[in-house]
Amino acid sequence: MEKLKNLFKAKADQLGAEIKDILKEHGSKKIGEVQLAQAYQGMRGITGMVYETSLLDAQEGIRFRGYSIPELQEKLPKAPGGSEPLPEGIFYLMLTGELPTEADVKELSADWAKRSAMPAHVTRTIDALPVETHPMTQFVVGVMALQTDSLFAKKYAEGVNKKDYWSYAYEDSMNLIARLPAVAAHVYRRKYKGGQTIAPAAGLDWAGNFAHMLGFETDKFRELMRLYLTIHADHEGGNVSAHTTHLVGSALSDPYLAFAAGMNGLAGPLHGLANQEVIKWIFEMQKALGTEKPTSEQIAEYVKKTLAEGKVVPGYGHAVLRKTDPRFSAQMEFAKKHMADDALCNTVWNIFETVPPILQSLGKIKNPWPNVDAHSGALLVNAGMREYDYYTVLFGVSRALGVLAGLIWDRGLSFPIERPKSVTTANVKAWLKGEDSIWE
Ligand code: HAX
Repeated sequence: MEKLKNLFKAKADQLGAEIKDILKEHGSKKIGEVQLAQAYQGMRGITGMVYETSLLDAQEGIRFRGYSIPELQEKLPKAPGGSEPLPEGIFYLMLTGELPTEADVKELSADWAKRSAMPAHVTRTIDALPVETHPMTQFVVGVMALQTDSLFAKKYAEGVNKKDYWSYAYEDSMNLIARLPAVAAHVYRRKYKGGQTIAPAAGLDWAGNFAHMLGFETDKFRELMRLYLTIHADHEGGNVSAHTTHLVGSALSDPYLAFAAGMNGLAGPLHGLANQEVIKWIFEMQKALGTEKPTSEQIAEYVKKTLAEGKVVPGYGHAVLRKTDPRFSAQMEFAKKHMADDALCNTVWNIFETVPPILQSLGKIKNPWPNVDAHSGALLVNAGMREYDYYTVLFGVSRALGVLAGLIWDRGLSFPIERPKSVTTANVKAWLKGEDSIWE
């Protein structure tokens, strides 16, 4: 798809020239102050990187190139007869800053389909793992096995001009995105369906084909995948999976290596793995209470028990957001449209009513509201996928769209290797006594 590649290059050249001018005139301006607590507490609120594809506002939620999720649901092209946005569209938007036409999205679907054939050793590598291995580990091993095809690594070894890095990062990223559904579907079919894999179908969009290879043929599941893979795609640059991909890529590790690193971060329970933790927690609550439909009072008691045991309530809280995640709201809307009477979805909504005041009453939690992971599992269970330890792989397939678009931009703008400064507590103590000026 040369048109998209050329469009990206034109945009990157233009922005690159603008950044050069900005830095020439304003490069020494301060954009914030770092407090001691921020250095110790996860660098929260420190503006320390540039990431073009999306921006998170604490009150409003995520915007992709300026568009909110409801706006994207309205403006991005849909599959014939469908009403959810196609993930191809959000990738196009994140990469170029322009809304795609129906034809642009169709062309991108066809391009990814053309690039989607996997080398045979990829599935053999996954199959060498014990079948009970966590799906995220199998997925990352599959991504690492795909790395043998990296054009970026090959060209770097041949000694290519650094002005051309972006082009190989683009090709690798496009190939990787094209092949991820087959890798992910292989993991699913291997782990839960006795290894009976399903070949891709011609003519389907990226998400529709993924649903097909997973083994789900209903319109509901396909539409769910389109929404799911769109809304999980990006959440600005500082979250663990995006930041890790960016950081590792800054060493000129190729897109396969950088994305695999990001996925290892997504596999943490405070980040992407929270989606499996939510549904596991609800199933355990239902079992402990002996009912599929716990009352608000029962939920409140169970939440208090969870907190008393020193655990987090999964799906609630956020490092940046300070209100209900619009990705939660989009999923709730989908559930109200397609599965309004579903017992599990109703329990999720009951939890939504019950949990925030309890978390708020603790006084220490900065955001008591649900995040994206609080709802996704209930939708998947209703649509037929109950194997919740697989859910983070779905998140990973989607997140590829954002972090790889981000990585293409990193190379397009020739960002350097990332290397923030760290200090020791001994430095800090000496600095507080006025004996060390390391921070000044
Ligand atoms: N349940 C119980 N306690 C919680 C909590 C929750 N849902 N959310 C925050 N807290 C606690 C923190 O553990 C922390 O406790 P300590 O001071 O005792 O260490 C305190 O409240 C202050 O935390 P915070 O400043 O409000 O939140 P952080 O920025 O440190 O953490 C997290 C943000 C998302 C990691 C946190 O809210 C959490 O653990 N939530 C549950 C797990 C979850 O849903 N993760 C997914 C987040 C979205 C995402 O990345 N998806 O991929």
